[in-house]
Amino acid sequence: VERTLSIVKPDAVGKNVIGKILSRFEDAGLTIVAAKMLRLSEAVAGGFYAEHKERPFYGDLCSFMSSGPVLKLELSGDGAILKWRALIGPTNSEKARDEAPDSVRAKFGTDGQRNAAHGSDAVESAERELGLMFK
Ligand code: 3AN
Repeated sequence: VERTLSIVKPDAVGKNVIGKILSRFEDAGLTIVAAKMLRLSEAVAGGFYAEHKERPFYGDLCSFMSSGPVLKLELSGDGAILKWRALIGPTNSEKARDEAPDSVRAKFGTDGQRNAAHGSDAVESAERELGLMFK
């Protein structure tokens, strides 16, 4: 059984679609084993996205992620990491609407940054991110 981190991002919390997103993992057979709603500080958001430090969108990304409350969740289940990645869809919500119209980002995201949900992309990143978010 695998575990992964999911974050319902500030844009999706603001659109009042937390429940719709949570039902996606329940329908996929993933179990919520931990959950917390809070506003991330810009410093925590910056550490979380440290791999993108040199990217031009890093500053905006950290401001966005700390702009309002998020819901962070630990999910568990068979193949939880890839299952959740497939459900959220491509990073850019506009591209998601073309390529995966049923995905969470297609339905609830806005653009390349405000894309409704996070999902860890590999076992190592899941462990690192769960450690940061649920220590
Ligand atoms: P993913 O979240 O799909 O793994 P990453 O790790 O490449 O994508 O990017 C992390 C976050 O950075 C994305 N979820 C998105 O909010 C933001 N982001 C990625 N690429 C861009 C971009 N070109 N412009 C603005 N924000 C971006």
